[in-house]
Amino acid sequence: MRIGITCYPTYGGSGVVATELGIELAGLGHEIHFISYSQPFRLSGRDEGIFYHEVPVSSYPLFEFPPYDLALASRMAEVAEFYELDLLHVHYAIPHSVSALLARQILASKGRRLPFVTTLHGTDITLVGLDRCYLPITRYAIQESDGVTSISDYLKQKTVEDFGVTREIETITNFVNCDLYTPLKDEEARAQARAHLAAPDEAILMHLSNFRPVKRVVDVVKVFAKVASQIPAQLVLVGDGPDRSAAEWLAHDLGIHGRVRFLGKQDRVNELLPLADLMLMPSELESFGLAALEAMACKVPSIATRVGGVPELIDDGETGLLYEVGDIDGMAAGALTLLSDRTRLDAMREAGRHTAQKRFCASLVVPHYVRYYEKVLAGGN
Ligand code: GMT
Repeated sequence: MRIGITCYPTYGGSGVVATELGIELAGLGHEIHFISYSQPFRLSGRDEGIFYHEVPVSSYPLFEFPPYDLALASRMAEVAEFYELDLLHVHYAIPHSVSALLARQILASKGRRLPFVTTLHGTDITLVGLDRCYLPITRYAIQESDGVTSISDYLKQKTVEDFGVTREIETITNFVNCDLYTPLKDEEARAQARAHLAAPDEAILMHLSNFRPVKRVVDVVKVFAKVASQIPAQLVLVGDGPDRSAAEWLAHDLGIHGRVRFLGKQDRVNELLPLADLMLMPSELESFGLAALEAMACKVPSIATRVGGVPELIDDGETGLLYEVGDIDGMAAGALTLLSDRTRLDAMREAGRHTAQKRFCASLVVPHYVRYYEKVLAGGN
């Protein structure tokens, strides 16, 4: 198949999923065309079977807000025509599904069919999409998509309840490349790599996100402060975003900044995750929690919140520990319990890897997308 993929190309879970999906599909022999305003950050630019088409957005003094969604629709239609795409797959409904709808109409006016699949990721439904300025058009574009997938049952349910969407939605969960996201087998190599982040007797707690308010990065620091008051430990934060500075200030105010490292945006998180003992994900809401899955695949259990689709991923007590949002004491106590009980921690590490392999490996989930495309192309949706 020739598939056009549109996503937010910068750091963020939906862009990561879209890019990893494109890479996996290209690996299966499909021809993938990314259409976006910049090259998705996990692409090297030289990936076999993958092409990138930039969307130029020209400015004009009259435009206070340059219309990216229109430029995107034009580019989608051009790329679909020139490269004879079979379908478009857009990630994050706003505005990508609306642009795809327009591109489909442009192609239809030329007698060509261009179906599109919309994948719902999270705040496109739970936050931004519910904003009255976007709700009618988002609902319309979802309803009119040729196929709609959701990354968790929770998000599917929310879309039906909050948007009144009546069309069928298929849950296709997020996935991880279990060969790339894997524990470091060589203990010596792991110890050497950990030495860059912590002393040998220190536990490493990690956080990975885009530091938006929904991630509650300040809670990460608060939980860590409690843990670090009891045992030797380092906190490693990967990513960047609006709440980074608040977290940095808090680490200073609590006098723990010497034990907190902000690494900023990192491309190869698969090399960092296996170095951690625990992942902290105290989010206000997660429709899935991709960071926790990537950690699980590397045998790193998460201390997380019982929100959204997280319980579909983490089995509380088995592959991680779940708490109410803002339960700093609970999360810190949970982390300390695991870090002081090696047998339990090891059992959880093994169970997490097992779950990632049995349910969320790219080799299992990506064929589900392929079958779904085939169904859409056959007009069966
Ligand atoms: O909805 C968002 O916040 C955007 C999106 C992103 O680009 O970071 O995150 C969502 O999609 C991820 C990938 O499918 C999920 O793992 C995240 O749980 C989800 N975020 C939220 O629901 C807050």
